[in-house]
Amino acid sequence: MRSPPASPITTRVSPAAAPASPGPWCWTARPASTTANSPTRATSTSAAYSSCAPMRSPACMLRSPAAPAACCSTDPHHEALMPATLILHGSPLSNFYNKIKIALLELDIPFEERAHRPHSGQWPQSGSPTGKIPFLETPDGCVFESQTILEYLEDIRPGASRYPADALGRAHCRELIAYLELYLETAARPLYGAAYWGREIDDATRKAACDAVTAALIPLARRARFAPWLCGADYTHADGAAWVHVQTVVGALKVLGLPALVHEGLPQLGPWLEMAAERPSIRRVDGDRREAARKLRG
Ligand SMILES: N[C@@H](CCC(=O)N[C@@H](CS)C(=O)NCC(=O)O)C(=O)O
Repeated sequence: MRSPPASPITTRVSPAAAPASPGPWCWTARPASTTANSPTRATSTSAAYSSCAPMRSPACMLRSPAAPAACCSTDPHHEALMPATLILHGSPLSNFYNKIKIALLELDIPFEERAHRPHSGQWPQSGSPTGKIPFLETPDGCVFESQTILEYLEDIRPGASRYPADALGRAHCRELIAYLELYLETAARPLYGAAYWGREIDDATRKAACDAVTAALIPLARRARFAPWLCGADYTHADGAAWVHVQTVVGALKVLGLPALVHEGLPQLGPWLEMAAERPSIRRVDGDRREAARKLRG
C-alpha cells in the first residue's frame, strides 16, 4: 500500500463548548472549540456489507483493465480480503463524507470507516492534500474530493451503477450533483458556524446567505424532476448527494429559526426528503449521523 495515512485522529469538542446541534465541518475556519492534531481517540466501524462477487478489486482493475470483471472472481482469497479493501476517512457529521457512505452502501461495496478530523496531520501522511474530509484509502493510494471518490466507486463496481443508463441522463445526474455543491450547499455555508457550532452571525451575513439559498433553489427546481426521484423513476447518486446537502441546509435554517425557507422555495423537496429518508442507505447514514451528534453533545 502506498502512502497510508498516519493513524487517523479525531478530537472531541468539550461538552461545555459543544453546540446544541453539532454539524458539518463545512466552512473555511475551523471550529474554535476544537484543536486539530489533538489525538484523543480513533474509531473504526467495520462494515462489510456483502460478498464482492461482481466487484473489481481496485488493484486488479488497474493492472488488468482489458479484462477487469473476471480477474478477481477467480482469486480464492479475494472475498476474504475485500472487507479491508477500502477505508472511508472522515466523520459521520460531514455531509460530503455521508455522500460517499451512501454511495458505498448503494453500490454494495464493503468498506470500513475511520474517524478523521479535517486538517489532521501533515500531507502526505494526512491522506488528504487539502486537509479536507472525506478521503478514501484504497490498496493503491488515497483519493480525495467526494465526486472523484464517487466516480472511482462507480469504476470499480460497474454492475451496480447508481447513474442513469443513458449518457444524457448521466450528464443530468452529474449536473445536479455539481449544481447542489457549487451553488446550494455553498450558499448556506456562512450559516453553519452559527447553526451547528454556536457561533455568532450578524444579520447582514445571515440575510445574504438566506437570499443566496432561496436563489439557488430556482435552477434546482428547473432541472430536478421529482418523478419521484430527482432524475426520474429511479434513485440515483443525485438523490444521495442532494439528501446530505439539503438535509444539512434545512437543518441549519431550522436552528436559525427559518425551518420553512427551503420548502417554501421548492415545495417538492419536502415529500422527496421524506421518501429519501426511508431509503435503507440513507436511513443508516442518518442514524449514524444522529448518533455521532449525540455523542458529541455528551
Ligand atoms: N469539495 C470537497 C468538500 C469537502 C469539504 O468541504 N469537507 C469539509 C467537511 S464537510 C471539510 O473538510 N472542511 C474543512 C475545511 O473546509 O477546511 C469534497 O467534495 O470532498
